[in-house]
Amino acid sequence: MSKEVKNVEYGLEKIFEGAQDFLPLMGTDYIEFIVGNAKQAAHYYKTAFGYQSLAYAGLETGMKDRTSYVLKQDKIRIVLTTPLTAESPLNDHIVKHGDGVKVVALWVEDARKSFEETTKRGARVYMEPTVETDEHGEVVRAGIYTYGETVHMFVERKNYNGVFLPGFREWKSDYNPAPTGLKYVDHMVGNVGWNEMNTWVKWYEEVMGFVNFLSFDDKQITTEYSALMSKVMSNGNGRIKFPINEPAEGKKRSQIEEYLDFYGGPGVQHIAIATDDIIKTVGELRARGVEFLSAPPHAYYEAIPERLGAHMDMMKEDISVLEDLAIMIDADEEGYLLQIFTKPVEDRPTLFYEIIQRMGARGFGAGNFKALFESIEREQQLRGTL
Ligand code: TYF
Ligand code: FE
Repeated sequence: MSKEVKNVEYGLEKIFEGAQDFLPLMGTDYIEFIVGNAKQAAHYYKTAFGYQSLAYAGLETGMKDRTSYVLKQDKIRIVLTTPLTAESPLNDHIVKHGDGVKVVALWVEDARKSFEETTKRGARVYMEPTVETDEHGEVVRAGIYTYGETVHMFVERKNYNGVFLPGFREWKSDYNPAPTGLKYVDHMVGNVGWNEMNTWVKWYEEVMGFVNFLSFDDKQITTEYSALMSKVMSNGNGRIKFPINEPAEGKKRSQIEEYLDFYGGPGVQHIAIATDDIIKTVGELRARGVEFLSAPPHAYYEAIPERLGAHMDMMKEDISVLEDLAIMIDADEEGYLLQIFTKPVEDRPTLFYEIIQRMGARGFGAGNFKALFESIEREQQLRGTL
């Protein structure tokens, strides 16, 4: 019997038992990157990934020390920020980490309460609750530190109808490449240091009220050369999912160690973005110059019918098309998923993207880990960092 499986998007109801209700989260509000040249980064994200111009802040809007470009595609908002002067502390972030994610902002009903609930449970303060206003209303934001120098900002925008935040003006551009089908942030992964994973798992449980709903140990996540461990943290409604990785001992340097060395410590490793037509999205991204990891060997694709078993008859996609595009497939009890990983999107081997299409499955592609890590190791080999 074939059961109809559909792409899943979670509602606001509680789906993960054990998660606490003191910090209701409605979704990812924005992701802010600190970069060396925001103008060029914005061009890359528009051209290659199909983001649309949304908002701008810089010298023209009275901002003296930095410029930020805000881009949007469906529910995803990214902010690209660069310092304008040598005195700006943003420079230190770039010197230390290269281009990378500074802020993972979470959309909340009440930013003050989010700040109080998390700081009283031990969160380190990044920004006290702050009200910003303009002719479109007010936004309240507050921030706490998570791993490394990464920050969670709570954003309350229920009394705001401007284009992004006060201080930004609408950015109308004559250059508008078409979207590529990216829909929302599915999960964001953090790499932390040796033996630090459980500390951060506990932090997300205690400070944020999250639950650990999946774990992968170094026996599952291992290749001939390297290993890592990973635990997936989720808020109660499943809209926010943060896997946390730590390196494990292997014969050679694992990708997590490589990341920690080049990022200069813990940080965001990958951002997984959902699409509901991965074949179309990946075809489009490839045509626009996005570089993906190499495909697993042909034997991986030959083994798919056996590996997917009963899920095979739900699969709508043609395996040879997936192989041509290097897309991987995995299944769990609830359905299957399709996923692919880009190469790092900056010169340091740090942040990369995952494109994911969930056809009922809630997992993270554990059946693909070995093939994926072998592809990553082929890249490490070329860099001489394995
Ligand atoms: O988010 C995940 O868990 C999957 C698999 O270094 C993964 O996308 C896990 C660790 C890693 C790269 C990908
Ligand atoms: Fe992932």
